[in-house]
Amino acid sequence: MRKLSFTFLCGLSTLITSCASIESNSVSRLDLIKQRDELICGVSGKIPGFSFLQSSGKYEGLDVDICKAMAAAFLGDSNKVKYRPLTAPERFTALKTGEVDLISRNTTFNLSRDSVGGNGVTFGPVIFHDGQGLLVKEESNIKDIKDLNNKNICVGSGTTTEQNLNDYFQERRINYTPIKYQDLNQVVAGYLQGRCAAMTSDRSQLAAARSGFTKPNKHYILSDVLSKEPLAPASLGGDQELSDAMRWVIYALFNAEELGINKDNVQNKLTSAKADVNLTSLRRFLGIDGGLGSKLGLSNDFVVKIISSTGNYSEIYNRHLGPDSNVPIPRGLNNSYTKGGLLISPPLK
Ligand SMILES: N[C@@H](CCC(=O)N[C@@H](CS)C(=O)NCC(=O)O)C(=O)O
Repeated sequence: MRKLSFTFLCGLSTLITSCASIESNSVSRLDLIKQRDELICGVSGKIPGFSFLQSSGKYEGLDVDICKAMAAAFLGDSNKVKYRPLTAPERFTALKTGEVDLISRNTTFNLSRDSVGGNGVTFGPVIFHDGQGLLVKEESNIKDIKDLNNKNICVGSGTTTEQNLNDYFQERRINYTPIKYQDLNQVVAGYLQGRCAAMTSDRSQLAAARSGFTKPNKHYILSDVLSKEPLAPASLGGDQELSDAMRWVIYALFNAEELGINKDNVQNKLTSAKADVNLTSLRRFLGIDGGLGSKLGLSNDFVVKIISSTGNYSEIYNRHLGPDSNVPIPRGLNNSYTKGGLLISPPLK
């Protein structure tokens, strides 16, 4: 554990009464996670494909695998995770009170959240580029956003969804009444019971929710995309050690995909890299040379631990959102930059 130290910023005129204290070198939550030997990860738990509590009692999904990758890197074991289901309004408070170490919960990265004057959290890299959409019933004959004039729209409270809905409709001078709920299940129930002409959320959540309907084909997502919703994991602001580690775990998942290193071949790659000193960048990435892990407070072979347990980003994506999954979503923007998508890792050097 490192010592706490504080820097005081004091204006001359306010010397005694209002010194702003900035914690410059606090104990990292990463140390606490290691001492506890368990990562407490805040998830939704209600979104198939992202984080969903199965009847087996296990959580599954892309967001869940991000928690697993963190546990593999931080603790050497992807099973050492306690999942804490959180509603949208609860999530930032849970980080602030220390109830969870991280949130990996379909959370949009934006300025108000990622700033000291806002929610005071620090986001990791975007793990799913999403956008807000509207789901309507086929029988409603609603084809266009203008058909929603003077209608009720079901929306989750404490979300970016609520604000975007207001911005988008107000800018287009379309009237609507928001019917607000605490979580996705309630939004879905309101919509299916006919309280609203449409439900709105991230398009991934709409697809996930629709996959659980009795007749999914009787509902469709309008073509309008109301916003950018870059979804990313987050930790409490001001803890650089934890946020660095979180960031580079995600980049390792992207980078492994870029290099074609996956769960099946990572051990062979490691064997070849150990045997050949000329494979310099591979040796660095897999932790043989360069000491990259120790710069993050992790073991130098943290990448091998991650990829051996969760696989690379594309393996995670395909498991939960690929064409053979229950919630197939084309990769689109969520492809690696090597395939025309937006996912790119800075160099692990
Ligand atoms: N990405 C948006 C919306 C995410 C969100 O949490 N949406 C609501 C749905 S309306 C929700 O709670 N979904 C999952 C759940 O119910 O657990 C944000 O970060 O605010």
